Amino acid sequence: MTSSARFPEGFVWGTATAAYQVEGAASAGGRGPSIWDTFSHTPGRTLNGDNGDITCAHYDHLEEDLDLVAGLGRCAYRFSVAWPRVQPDGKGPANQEGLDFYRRLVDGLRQRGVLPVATLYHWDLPQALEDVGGWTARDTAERFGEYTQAVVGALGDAVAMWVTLNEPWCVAWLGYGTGEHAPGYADVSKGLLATHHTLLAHARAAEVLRQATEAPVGIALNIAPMVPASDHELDVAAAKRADGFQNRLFLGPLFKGSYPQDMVEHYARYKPGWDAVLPGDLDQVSRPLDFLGLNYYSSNVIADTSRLDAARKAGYEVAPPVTTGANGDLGIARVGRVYAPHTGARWEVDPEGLTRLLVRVRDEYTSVPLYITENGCAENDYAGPDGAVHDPRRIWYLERHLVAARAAIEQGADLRGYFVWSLMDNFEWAHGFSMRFGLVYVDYPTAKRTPKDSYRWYRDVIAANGLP
Ligand code: IFM
Repeated sequence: MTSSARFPEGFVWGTATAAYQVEGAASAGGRGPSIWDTFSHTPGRTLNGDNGDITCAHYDHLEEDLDLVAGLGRCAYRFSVAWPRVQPDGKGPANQEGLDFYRRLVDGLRQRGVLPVATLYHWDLPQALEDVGGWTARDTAERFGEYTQAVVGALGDAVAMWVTLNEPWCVAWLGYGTGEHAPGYADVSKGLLATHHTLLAHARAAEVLRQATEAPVGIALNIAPMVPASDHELDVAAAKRADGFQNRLFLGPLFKGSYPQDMVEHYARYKPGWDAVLPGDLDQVSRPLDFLGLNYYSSNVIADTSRLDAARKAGYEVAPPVTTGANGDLGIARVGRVYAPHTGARWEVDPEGLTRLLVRVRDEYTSVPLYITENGCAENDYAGPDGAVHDPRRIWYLERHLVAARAAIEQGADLRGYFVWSLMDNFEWAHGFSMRFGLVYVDYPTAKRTPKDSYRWYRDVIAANGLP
């Protein structure tokens, strides 16, 4: 490795998890039901009917898991707080038992010399709020502000960085626009409302945090490069729509104080829709942030749905197009570059996409410090006869993305940190337990944790402040 794989002094190295994906203990400690409890217990919604009732049993293995985090060295740990543990009904007085769990978590991290990075919302909306409209209701943003108050009141002295929401695009569009995630609607109008209300919730939370703590406040977006499948004008236009839909729809309001004009026009026919945007809202949404978190896994190759035969002939892997919900409305299809490297879960590997993404965000949107708040891959890991888990493909994936991240720094991106998704294998939403992203292997029936080869590799990366 060359010296260019070393990172700047003070670079933050971390791992990440999310409450519903790892905690289990779904009805312990006064926790109320979330939309993911309802969704995953609805037949047909998740692979094999898998759910987060138990998952990694992190709630009951807290000390062991904190030791695993600390075993990586001087690092940060990004966890999420479950709103339904803190407010079982999504409003009203905080549930002390819920707050106590997270207090033990942040204290345990601090005692071990690990920086706690808290995400306030990683998709587990209290079901009681969904029952009155969920993210399609403006009031949910107000409730989120109150919830934030309770969390920062309990943890504010210990948390080093705050992420308001994780991937609001997934919340709004997978949850309400395509139906792949909880609560499971495939309704464009609902997706639009949820887009605006998640951004408003971010603004409310940021305001509350600013008054209560000096710790940096940001948001984590899943921005992905959209590459046209050909230079045909229809594919180029489709990639632009995909970029508007997943990227600019969130970057625009956050950093320019406006929704992108092409998306404003595209969605104008949906009611209710943009009328949810009230005077003054975007001024609040675009208040300066201290950092931007980017979750990067892959880039997307996009074709216009009228050109799928051409894409097939050009050698792309083409799945039947989705004609319903938000994807159908946009007339876009994601096609696969057959000969590109893929992860075990068939996600295309495109590290250079990460370099382009970081540079683009810096050039077009913001000069605030950037963090890669998630990056990782799902592989078909298993424990061998000796009990060890060898995952060379993950090491290869992570190494290539670190080289790409370093290249972005050389091109002027102010990248300050990198978090591997994930500390341990966990519940991968609609894919259930079929995808293993962890540096630590989890045997779900016994909850036994086994650090994979990549765990030791990452420990060495952290010690060397770059590729060893
Ligand atoms: O597991 C998810 C995480 O919850 C959000 N970002 C993407 C990860 C992998 O799909």
